[in-house]
Amino acid sequence: MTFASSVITSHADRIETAVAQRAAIARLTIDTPELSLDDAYAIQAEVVRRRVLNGERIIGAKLGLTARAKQIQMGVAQPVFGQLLSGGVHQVGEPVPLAELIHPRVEPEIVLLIGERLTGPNVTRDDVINATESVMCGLEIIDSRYADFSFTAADVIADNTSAAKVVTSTHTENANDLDLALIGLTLEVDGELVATAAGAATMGHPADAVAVLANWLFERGQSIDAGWLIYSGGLTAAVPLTAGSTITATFASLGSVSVTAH
Ligand code: OOG
Ligand code: MG
Repeated sequence: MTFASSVITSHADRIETAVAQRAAIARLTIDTPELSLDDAYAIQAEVVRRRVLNGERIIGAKLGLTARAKQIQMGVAQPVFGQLLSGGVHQVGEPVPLAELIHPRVEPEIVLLIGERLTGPNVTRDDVINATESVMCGLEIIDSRYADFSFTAADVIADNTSAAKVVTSTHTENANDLDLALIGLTLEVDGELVATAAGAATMGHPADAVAVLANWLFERGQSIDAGWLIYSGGLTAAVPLTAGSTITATFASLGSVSVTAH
């Protein structure tokens, strides 16, 4: 059973207000414990629909909570997906204004630029590789709209999976030239190593994660469109983004990407 549309609307209102006021709210499942994952995706769709009405464009999609390190950090073992919006694109080298965010964190991801539409069902790793125009490295800046960055799977889905900003490297590689599962990476904060991982951390292979996404979208009557940027899932636990510090992820073959904040 799905919720009445008035409940979807009022929950979307709460999330919209938290974003606009840069103020954390109580997670939705505190007063609506029965919120299902389908209800949560309906709230997410409403939040995204409003942003598109306000002039933003959907530029891609993201997987979340796919890596064990992320699942352990957040206490949620349910992979999820969200939408990337044009307002969240952040240029490499520009400091992130912390005043625009609540309590941002940063996580390294392998990013695929999709060149040909991917429609389920039964999308495979090879389909994803063949449809991929280029591969890059990126940092996702997540910013849960919930107090203490604490949520259930339904809460985080409704909150468009904490999506805030993305910083994508300008260096591109061809997906056919790389084994994406074996791309190693380091994550440093102010030059100090804080985590290491490999592409396989997201569902065994970043292209498998994107295939799962395409098949989930198909079940909802959607597809991955040509030109979409896909953030294939954070590969390490996320680290807080604080004023004055520099977070750098360095990937084998893909180069590095950094972010600072003020
Ligand atoms: C949810 C979003 C997780 C990822 O890549 O795992 C995510 C969160 O941790 O706030 O984007
Ligand atoms: Mg992420």
